[in-house]
This record gives sequence, structure tokens and C-alpha cells, in this order.
Amino acid sequence: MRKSLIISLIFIVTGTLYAQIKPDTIAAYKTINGTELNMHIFFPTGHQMDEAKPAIVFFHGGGFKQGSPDHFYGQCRYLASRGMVAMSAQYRTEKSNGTTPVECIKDGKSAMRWVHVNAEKYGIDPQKILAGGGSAGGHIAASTAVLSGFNESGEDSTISCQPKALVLFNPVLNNGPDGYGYERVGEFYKHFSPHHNLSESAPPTLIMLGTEDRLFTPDMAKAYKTKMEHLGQRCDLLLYEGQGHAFFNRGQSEEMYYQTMIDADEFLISLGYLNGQPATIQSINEVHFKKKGNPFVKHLYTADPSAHVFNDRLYVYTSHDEDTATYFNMIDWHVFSTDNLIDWTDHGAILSLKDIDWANKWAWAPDCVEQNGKYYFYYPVERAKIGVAVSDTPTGPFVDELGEPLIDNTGQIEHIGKEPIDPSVLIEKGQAYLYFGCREPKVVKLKNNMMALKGDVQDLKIKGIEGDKEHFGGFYGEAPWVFKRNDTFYLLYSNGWGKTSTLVYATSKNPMGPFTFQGEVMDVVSSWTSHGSIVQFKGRWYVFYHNMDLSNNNYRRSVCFDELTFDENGKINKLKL
Ligand code: FUB
Repeated sequence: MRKSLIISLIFIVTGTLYAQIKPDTIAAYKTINGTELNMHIFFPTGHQMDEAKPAIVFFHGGGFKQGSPDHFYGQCRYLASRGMVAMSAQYRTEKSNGTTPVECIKDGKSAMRWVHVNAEKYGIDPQKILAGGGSAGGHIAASTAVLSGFNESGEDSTISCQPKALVLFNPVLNNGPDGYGYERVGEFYKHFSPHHNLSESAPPTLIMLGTEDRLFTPDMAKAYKTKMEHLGQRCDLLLYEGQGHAFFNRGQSEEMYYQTMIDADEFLISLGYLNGQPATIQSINEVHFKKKGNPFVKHLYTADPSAHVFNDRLYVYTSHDEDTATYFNMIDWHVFSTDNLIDWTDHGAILSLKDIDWANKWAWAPDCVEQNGKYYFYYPVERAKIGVAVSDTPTGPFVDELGEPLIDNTGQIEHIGKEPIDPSVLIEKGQAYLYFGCREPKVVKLKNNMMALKGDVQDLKIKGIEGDKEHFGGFYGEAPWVFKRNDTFYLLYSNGWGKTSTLVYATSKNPMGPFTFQGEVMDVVSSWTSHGSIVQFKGRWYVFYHNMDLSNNNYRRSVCFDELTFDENGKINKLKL
């Protein structure tokens, strides 16, 4: 399903997360019996009203009874990012207005006519107005194309309401005796059912349908396609194996939500309404932003940054604090990348608890390394287990190929520690070392396949740690991170929690230790957890860490970075914040 080409022109504005998708403008297209019906409009980036772009009007589903235009906000934003003026129309429903399907279709036709009349005002080519919809909304879209009645009284029915093409997400197009809802519409189906009103003027149509759809079955869709083709019209039918009705909604399946958008895009390219190439599922998830001070990620809460350079590009893997978190109840992990430290890409969630059969909660501090041409992503869950997922690229998607934890302290607390969290991996001369642990730092070698332990888990000794009295009393807290500079291994870690702890470091000539305590890496941050990583990029060193400056809440943290310098003896010059 995943495609390799990554196109980064999608969603170039910060903050395009689903919950935040909003139309660029809302305009009333009809007022009836005191009810104002609105068109929710999305423009392409930089759209000028003196342009003439193609447009598409979507109608939401809900069985003619309910629903709202925001159902199609995601599709609208996507198609706007591809160069169309995309709209989602409000129409009367049984729940909101006590109306019947007849009024829904009348509103659909009014909406299409309004776009036609206002094409010039909104920078739309009046010859390139399309329609789309889902379920009952697919019926409405098709109705604007093929049903002859259903015109609002008083409306100028000589104004075209016919779309030039239809993009239909499991539409319900057959209401005849063998179709859906015949018991509701009876013999009225002859006027109401799109299938029974097809003619040579029906526009090119894309139908996207789950094979398990029971409302508009694949057989009904095939019959519709056959009839269209007998009439000399194009009808593409895409069947999605194992999917039921409403499968294209984001709440049902992220993958289908994106895949149907991409498939719609390809259909629109084939008709000449879009140019270029569709996005990939991965690139749709991307958010592009510029660093403006610290925290540098502002559109979501992120913590526990682990930074690596792969092929000259810097990647920062983070955990993801929930917007309303009251504990570290995180559910997925993100990766951010840059090649200049200013322009950043959030590649979206690269792994989530729902992708891991054996893990239920607490998606905490991760790390990722490259070995043997693959990328291995190490992640702690449930404060008790560490898993490993694999990908061909640093941005995932990562797959839990092992299917079980790599580290699990169940029945092995003495050996593995009470809290095996915060994994990080160093590769030295081809050998991978896995560090982890809260309160008890541990290290273990990994086998060459990166998914099995080589030898026993060992305690990581920090000599002189008792000298670290200033903050937390000579203590190892969590977040071990080892990097090599010249011939020295540096162990970065948090020396506790609260207002007096920070990131400190110890050094060794051996990645297995023992390490010798050296001192502080930086000032105390605002959050009571400290977690970081140090990386060299383009000849300079940087420390990545998190604070809670954006939220003032310890469970809603944000990642930051600053340059770090060393003195002539290899000691870290403490970063002053
Ligand atoms: O993010 C959850 C936990 O908070 C991490 O595992 C710790 O290092 C601390 O940052």
C-alpha cells in the first residue's frame, strides 16, 4: 500500500492535523424557511480570485437524516492542496430540519447552481465544477447529475447544476426493488434512484466501495458501471477488499481515508482536473514548519527527543504527549527531520500502540538506529517492556516484525530492573549496545539482526555519581544516551525529577562502562522530567531536550535544541538557558 515517492507539497502550513482542519471561508448559498445553508470552502495555497480553477462540491453522508459538512474537511483540504477549490455543502436533514430526502437533493442542486453563479467570484472555472459525496451524500451528488426533478421552487432551473465528474465514496445509487431503501421510497424510486435515471449525459464517475458494503453492494455497483458503459460513459469502480460501509472515514481507518483520497486524485488527474502526482499516504501526514526559537515543535506536544543523522539528514524521534494529558498516557511516536535545522518536517506518527499486538499503554521515550541498511526503532511500553520495529526508511512506517517484546521484566525484575524504559542504541564498530532503565541503568549487546539480545543484561556502572549532590543527591534517574566523540564514550542521563534535576553526563573508554561522572550538561528545564540526546550535525554538536514552556504542564512537553560545545579537554561546556 505504501508508495515510495514522497511529495512534500502537501499541507505546507503548520497545524494541519485533522482536528484542526478548518475551511478558508464559509458562505451562505441558500436561505429557505428561515434556515441558512452554508458552503464550507477550501482554497488552494496562494489562490487568487481572478484565477479559474476546477472546483468540487462534497455532500456528507448520514442517511439523509444527519451529518455535517466537516465530514469532508479532510478531503477538501487535500484536494485544495492539489489545486482545486474544494467545498463541503451543508444541506437540510431530518434531524436538523425535519426534512425528507427530497429536500436534501433540492439543496444539492441549489448548492451546485450557487457555485456555478459564483464561479468568477471564487476563482473557479464554471466548466470545471465537479461533485462528490459519501453514502447518502454520494446519492445527492449523483442526483445533481442525473435526476431531472428536485428543483427548488423559485430557483432558476436553467442554471446548470450538473457536475462534470463525480467522485463517490460508497454512494447509495440504487433504490429500486433490488436496491437499498425501496421500502422507504416505493415506486418513487423511478424518480429518485440515480441508477434508474442514468442517461447519455451522465458525467464520468468514480465509485469507491468496500467489498463488504451491504447498502450499495459490489453487485449493484457493477450493474451501475455496466449501465454507464452501455450509455457510452466512463465509470471507474474501485473495490476495497474486506471494507464495509463508511470505510473511507478517518474514524474507521486512517489507511482507507488516505488511500481513497489518493485514488480520487488519480481519477481527477486522468480527467485533466489535477496535474502532477498524488500524494503518498506518508506525505499526506507530513507537516512542514520553520524553527522559530524553542520549543521548535509547536503544533503538537512532543518529548524525549533522540536525534540521529542518517545520510546527512538529521532525524529526531520523539514520544508524543496528548493535548489533554494528565499522565504520560502517550499512544504513538513521531519523527521530525531537517537538513538545515530551520526547515523541519513532521513525518507524522511512525508507530502507534494500535500497531503493536502485545502493548496496551504508555508509548514512552524511543530511539532509532540504522544497521544493515534497515532502521530499527526501539520503544518502551507499559513501564515494563521494550519492543523493536523495523523499516526500510528512517521515517517508517515501522513494523513490529518481532511480534513480542525484546525486553520484558515480567518475572525478571532482578535481572532487568523494575522499570526498563528509555531505550537508546549505540553502534560501535558494528556492535549494537542497548541502554535502558529508570533508576537502574542497564546495558546489553544486541545480535546482528538487532532483534535479539546477545549475552546478559548488565548494570551500567557510573563511578563518582555520589559526587553529583547539587541537584538530586548523587542519583541516576533515567534516559541513558551514549555517543562517541573522539575516543571517548559519553553517557548522558537525567539525574532525577523535579525542580532540582537536569541532564548530566559521565564518560568512559568502553561502551559497556564503567563510566565516570563528569558534571552537568545544561541548566534545569521547566518540566520535572529531563530527557535528551546529543548529536553531531554538519560539524557542530547539539543537545536535544524537552521542556513544558508551551503548556506549563508536565504531561504536555515540547522538544527543543541548542548548540553544545566542548572544552579542549573534551568536557562539555554547560549550556546556560
Ligand atoms: O515520556 C515519558 C517518560 O518521561 C520518559 O520515558 C522519561 O524519560 C520521561 O521523560
